[in-house]
Amino acid sequence: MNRRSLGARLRDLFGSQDQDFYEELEDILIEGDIGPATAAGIIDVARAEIRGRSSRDRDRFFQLLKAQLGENLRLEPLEPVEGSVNLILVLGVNGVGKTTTIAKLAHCFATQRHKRVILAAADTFRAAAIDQLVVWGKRLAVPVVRQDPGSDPGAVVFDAISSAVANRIDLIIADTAGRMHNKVHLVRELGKIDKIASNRLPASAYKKVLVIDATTGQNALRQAEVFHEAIGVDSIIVAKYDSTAKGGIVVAIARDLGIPFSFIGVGEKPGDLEPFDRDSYLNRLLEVQ
Ligand SMILES: Nc1nc2c(ncn2[C@@H]2O[C@H](COP(=O)(O)OP(=O)(O)O)[C@@H](O)[C@H]2O)c(=O)[nH]1
Ligand SMILES: [Mg+2]
Repeated sequence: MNRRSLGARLRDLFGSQDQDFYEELEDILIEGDIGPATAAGIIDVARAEIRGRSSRDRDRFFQLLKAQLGENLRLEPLEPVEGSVNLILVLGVNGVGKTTTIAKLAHCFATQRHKRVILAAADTFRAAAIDQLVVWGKRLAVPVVRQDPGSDPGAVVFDAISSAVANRIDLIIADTAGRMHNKVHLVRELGKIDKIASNRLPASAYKKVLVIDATTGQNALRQAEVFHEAIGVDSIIVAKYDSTAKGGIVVAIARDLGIPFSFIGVGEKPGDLEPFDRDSYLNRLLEVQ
């Protein structure tokens, strides 16, 4: 496994007089996790561009590369609608950064944007998950709706919505268990929450948001496929983009699933969340690291 960044490897390739330029290019792109279709498209563009030129124009190639990589990338902010309780249901497998991302979202909407926010501890499977959310709630001065470990996650979300309606809350951010490994489990576990939320909230005020870990490459694409098929994902947040030279998987997910991206996590602190910006994402993906 080559741990150097996509950008660094591509720059080296341009600096060399490699006879196997296109094979090398293909390897680098595939190992960059951007997906075979996008890689093939880039190679076609590179061939057309480079043919007939006496020297390879690296800057021009990087411009074309950026355009190709960003072609299918849809960006959509997570914007709570006015005049309704909103729910962001946060999905994702264990360890991707879900709970930290919830803290970041709470900081963004409650602290920075002065919305009335509560958290819902609907990962009831692990007592530690509830405790972790309660700690964040205290730190951020955001109330947490919780029940005992092992209780029904649907009931936690039901309670949170009732409490939000009664207290004129703008936004509920709900944690969910990340232990499901296949679609049957996902539908069973999340289907009930989904039904409760859909019944009680207008579609525009209810978003299912998947957190993926930028460091995991192809696994993130598989997770997105499974969650999307199971309950439909409205938006993706990429966590841990600070700690990886990878992140090309975003391009593959955008192309294969067409799900929009909303935020990008760049650290462990509540302030380390940025709106997903096409240029800064692509520049970071292609920069030398
Ligand atoms: N560097 C970095 N670490 C992160 C980021 N988001 C989460 N983490 C870390 O990843 C680990 C797992 O996070 P957690 O939120 O508990 O994941 P969960 O199991 O999905 O709820 C923790 O050590 C977090 O501090 C991020 O954007 N950057
Ligand atoms: Mg968690």
